[in-house]
Amino acid sequence: MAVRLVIVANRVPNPRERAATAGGLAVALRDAVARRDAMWFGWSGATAAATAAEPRVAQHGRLTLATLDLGEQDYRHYYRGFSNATLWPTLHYRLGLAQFSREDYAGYREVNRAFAAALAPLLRPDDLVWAHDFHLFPLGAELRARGCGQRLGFFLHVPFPPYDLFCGLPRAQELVADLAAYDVIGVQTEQDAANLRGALAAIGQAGAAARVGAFPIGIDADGFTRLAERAERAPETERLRQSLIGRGLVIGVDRLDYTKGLPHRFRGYAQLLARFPQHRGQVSYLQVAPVSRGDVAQYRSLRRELDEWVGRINGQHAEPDWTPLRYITRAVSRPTLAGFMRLARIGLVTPLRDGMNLVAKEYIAAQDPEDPGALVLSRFAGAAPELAGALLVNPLDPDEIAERLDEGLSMPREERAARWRPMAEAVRQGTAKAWCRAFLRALEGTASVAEAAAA
Ligand code: ADQ
Repeated sequence: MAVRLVIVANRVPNPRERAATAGGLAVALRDAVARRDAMWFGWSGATAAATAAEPRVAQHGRLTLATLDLGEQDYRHYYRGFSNATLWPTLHYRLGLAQFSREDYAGYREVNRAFAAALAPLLRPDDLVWAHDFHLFPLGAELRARGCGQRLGFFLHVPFPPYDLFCGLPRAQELVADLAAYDVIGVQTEQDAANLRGALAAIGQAGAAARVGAFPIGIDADGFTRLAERAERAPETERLRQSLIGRGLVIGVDRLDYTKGLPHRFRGYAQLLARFPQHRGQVSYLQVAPVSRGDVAQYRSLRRELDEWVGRINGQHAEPDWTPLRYITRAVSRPTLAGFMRLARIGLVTPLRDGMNLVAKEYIAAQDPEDPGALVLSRFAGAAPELAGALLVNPLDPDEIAERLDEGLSMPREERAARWRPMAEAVRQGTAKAWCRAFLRALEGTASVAEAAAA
């Protein structure tokens, strides 16, 4: 029988969430968790006066959920502070946006200590432990300090920048050194892997550098295709189709985050309307961007900036019977999004930096093979090396966005299909399941990190 898998992540999924509507990590790890005994450990999502010393444990079939409430102070320093306002911008190459405070950093280390202290007694000797993302750089080292000898893996979902840039962050070396406690250190792309190896080598951890591998994450491609096919005739999709009265649809789907390049994207669309008048009145751009991290100042100012852009673009270009830019900041269900993506002639995905970007892969999976749309994609998304048929852009250049949009909107069906087919194949091959299995082969030690990553 397979040994137990212990997943540690900032958030633990809600077991009541239906498979068809769940997103993110829960979907990516579904296969790994379904095939063996597993435990998922992390923050409950609730806050209390102080961080709990002991987790709440609940059993759901073969899956154990162990969750901790975070103290108010810890939530502020660890989550809102160091994770979201310091590490997030730094890892996305935006050092200028990073706010550093020693209190936040201490809170971050404290919560990693508290996680390790609560988790260590629950571990069995042969468990495989897999920690996820930038919230948990020090977790492995904290577990080792408590005598845990289990195989420990870490996967970073976001980019890792060149060491010189990362070093702009106070205490950067300590954070890199923490990673050396893990047996397998996974990142999304070869570029991230090269950057992280450089960082580890620079602090004298050449051994750990050899345990870094690129494991590009994927989606449940067939599942998403089925969702999109079913949604094609759903009332929501039908209403959107009718409202377009034959106009081409451009779709963007992102969390409202400054890494996603939304202001530049809006400028790019404005440039399309200004420079390519043949598309005026012929195209509608729908941007779905639910508010996230609304308690961090930069996210509030981004929201105001986008509100202004929407007003400016529609004010300048709209006709009584045509709204060029439709903008929704509420969450939209996955089935509905899948139907919208299938309807769209262009998927517009222009993050300034992104670990992978699953929306780009979902857009490809959602297309009708007989009449697929075109993908306009940032060259700085981790998905770009895998999606060679996309129209690549530098997301900082609104003119280039406009030019690629024009190209996509004018592209004949045969060329769209020829570009789409190899991308669909790549998305079907590189699924979430394949990603999980590759990482676990390395974590189990049945393959070296280099062999498992290359497979
Ligand atoms: P995210 O930054 O959240 O993830 P992304 O990979 O694009 O970015 O999206 C995650 C999921 O959220 C997708 O399945 C998407 O459909 C869904 N989603 C996005 N906007 C939505 C909306 N408006 N309504 C409903 N659902 C929406 C982080 C990293 C990425 C990395 C992933 C996985 O930042 O680079 O690809 O983890 O490793």
